[in-house]
Amino acid sequence: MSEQTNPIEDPVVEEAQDQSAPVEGGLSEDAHLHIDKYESMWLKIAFIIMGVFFLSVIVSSFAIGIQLPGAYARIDPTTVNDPGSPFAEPGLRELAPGKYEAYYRAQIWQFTPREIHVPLGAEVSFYVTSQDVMHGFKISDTNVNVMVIPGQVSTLKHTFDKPGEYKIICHEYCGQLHHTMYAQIFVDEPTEEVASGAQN
Ligand SMILES: [Cu+2]
Repeated sequence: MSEQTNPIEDPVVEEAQDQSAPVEGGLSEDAHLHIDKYESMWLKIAFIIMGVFFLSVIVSSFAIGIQLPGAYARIDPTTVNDPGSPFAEPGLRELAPGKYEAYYRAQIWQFTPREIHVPLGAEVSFYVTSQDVMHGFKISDTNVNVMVIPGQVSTLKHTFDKPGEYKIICHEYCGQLHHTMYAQIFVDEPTEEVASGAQN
């Protein structure tokens, strides 16, 4: 068997060797590793850009403290209104001068409380949960934007540096009257009476 196949295979192998021989012989090891000048330049630029992106994530999360809105705690949606639940009587509470916490209950199709007033410069920690379906919690003209998921307490912190009216809107479609679901935050400038009272 082997004697019959050898005469056929041999010329093919020889031809292949003949073709590859000059190519292999003509190129040195350095030629195989050669990277074009422009290819190498773009590779370096790509690595620098990746390095900048990586650094920006590290700096923003650890040095500046920018974090994604998180799940603060879990809560049984059926007990949201039970006595003892912080969402049974939601609203604004002052923790320290200039520092507040605001508990919001979302349900179809309203936020409770509908309206809060905070002084200019107030740092407010928001705690939001839903007692029925999924809602959204976005405060206009701020970075506050979080999903409100039944069973979960979502939290975010914001400092109100500009006076005026801010709208809280639901940005997650939650039913027929979704577009009517909103609340308001009024950031009040110190009045003259308070300002003069503070001086006296
Ligand atoms: Cu909605």
